[in-house]
Amino acid sequence: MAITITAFERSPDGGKGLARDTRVRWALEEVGQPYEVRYVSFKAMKEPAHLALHPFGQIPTYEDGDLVLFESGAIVFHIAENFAGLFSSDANARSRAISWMFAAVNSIEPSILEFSNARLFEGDKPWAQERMPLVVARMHDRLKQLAARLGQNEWLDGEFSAGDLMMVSVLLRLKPSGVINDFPSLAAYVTRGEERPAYKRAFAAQLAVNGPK
Ligand code: GTB
Repeated sequence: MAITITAFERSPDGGKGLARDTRVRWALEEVGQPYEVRYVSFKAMKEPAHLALHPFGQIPTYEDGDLVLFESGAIVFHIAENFAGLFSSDANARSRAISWMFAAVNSIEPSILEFSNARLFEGDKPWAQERMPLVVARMHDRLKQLAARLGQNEWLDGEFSAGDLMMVSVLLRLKPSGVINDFPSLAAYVTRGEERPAYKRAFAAQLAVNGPK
């Protein structure tokens, strides 16, 4: 049976590739594993059949035989563990890549999500203007630290790894607002990720479903 993932029936981003199925598609493309996609409506996500796969009623999920996974980071980790291409064969390098995967979802993504939510959903709140500088400052601090560590390197730790795949995926969320351009080295890092053939295939696959018809 083929690997099956779930994705939005139609992503609210209209094909920008920002929903989290894109990072899973990207990982599968990097390791050359074919996969199928089951498209799920917002309504179906909250129904028992999907909740049996994902306790929070979200996408993406990953099914392979008896195995069902949720959480994009865990799914990418599983793919990297089981198929060659995203983890080094050197044990220490692999562990460092895992650190970067956790850093992406645990140290970088939260401040970006907070910013996106403030920008897109909270602008009309009476406290929005007062809070925004705090939200931006928290995100900028983290991004500055990340840029300092990346320096002029191509990837975060030598060869491209699952750590870079997760980090670039998280940073892509900063493109629509233009914030990524405040950090030229991170913008260039994201572009390097987007230029990978595997990313291009993943992006095109989601665009075919979510883009303008
Ligand atoms: N921590 C989980 C993971 O990494 O897998 C988070 C999963 C998640 O947030 N899934 C979202 C979802 O299913 C889709 S990706 N939402 C529906 C719901 O909760 O009911 C988040 C997302 C959605 C839309 C855009 N966009 O349009 O730009 C970007 C990202």
